[in-house]
Amino acid sequence: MGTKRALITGVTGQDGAYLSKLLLDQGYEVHGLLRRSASADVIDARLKWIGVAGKITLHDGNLTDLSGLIRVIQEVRPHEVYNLAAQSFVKSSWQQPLLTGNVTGMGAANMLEAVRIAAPESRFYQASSSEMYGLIQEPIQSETTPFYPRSPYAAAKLYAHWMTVNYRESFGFHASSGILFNHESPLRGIEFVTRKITDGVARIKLGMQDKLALGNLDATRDWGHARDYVKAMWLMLQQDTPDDYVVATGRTTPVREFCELAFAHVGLKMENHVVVDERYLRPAEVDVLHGNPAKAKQKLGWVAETSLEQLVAEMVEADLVRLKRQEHL
Ligand code: NAP
Ligand code: G4F
Repeated sequence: MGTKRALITGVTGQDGAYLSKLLLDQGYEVHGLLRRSASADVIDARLKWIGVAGKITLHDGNLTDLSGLIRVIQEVRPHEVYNLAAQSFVKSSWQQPLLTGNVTGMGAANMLEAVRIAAPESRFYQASSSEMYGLIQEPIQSETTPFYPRSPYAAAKLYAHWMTVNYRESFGFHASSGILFNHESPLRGIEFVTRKITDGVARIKLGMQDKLALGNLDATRDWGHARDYVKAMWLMLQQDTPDDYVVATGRTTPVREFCELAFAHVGLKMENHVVVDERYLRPAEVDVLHGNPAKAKQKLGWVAETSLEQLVAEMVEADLVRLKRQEHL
């Protein structure tokens, strides 16, 4: 086979940037779906940060627009399709449940249909989520743990997940679903708790603010690094047989402890700066997520390479640099 072509939806997001870099480094021709924005100056900020802007062919399109998706797939003729696009912020999904359903749920069905119509031989990756475990049914979650979604986002992801399984079983698609636990990086959106903390810590250290308002400090998450997790996505599509995999570190940590680590990294104490603000609490909470990545290790040879301490340090340092340079992301 000549050069492999990959199409990434959600290419401007955190994972889209890391996956683009991984695929370009491996010699792929990378194409990305770009949702139209009036703010053209910021759309490829993450791709610039990671050094791949200009090396990717961007195609106008939206996950809610099936005919546009078909056209893009006809044009690109991808060997691999990574469906990463979503309304991905859980808290917003209560404010915008129908949009979240349309984009995060139906959008995946649109992608599966576009592939079925225009490139049925493509290998397909669906960005499923540990959020689907919600009110956890087992203390440590694996591929066989029953789902119990706790947000409109999780319900939408569950629909997308089962549609991916169904297209595999109905049409013989090479379609795999990665049930990824939380993964973070300096490219994480500012509204997610880890980045909100590391940005806040950097601002406090630089004297730009004194307080950081957070919500539920007792929630615990299995946090890894996005750079490691996109490797698992790619590995899934290199297997002879498609399947579903949990991707996690196997370690879970409360928000409070993440916060302590971030403040300690710059020699500060969180209790002097963090205040709890009810506005950041959720109508229904996912109290704890803790993944078992044994299948990914055994079948893909994948393990998380970055420790939580390394992740926190990298994120705080990146935010310090960014704020000193007055860069925005
Ligand atoms: P992210 O940073 O929020 O990126 C989301 C991407 O989706 C952005 O490129 C966004 O484009 C795009 N998008 C949103 N609505 C769209 C639409 N209607 N049409 C086309 N594109 C649209 O998310 P991420 O953290 O990289 O996560 C990637 C995927 O993995 C998401 O599906 C997320 O739900 C899922 N996931 C993430 C995690 C995690 O911990 N990060 C864990 C499990 C699953 P704009 O740049 O234009 O907004
Ligand atoms: O960082 P979060 O907003 O991420 P959440 O809700 O776990 O979702 C992320 O991970 C999922 C995988 O499990 C993805 F599917 C999803 O797309 C997204 O990437 O919140 C993490 C926890 C929550 O329990 C939240 O209540 O942190 C708690 N939290 C406490 N204070 C806060 C805050 N979350 C945010 N965003 N902001 C706070 O001030």
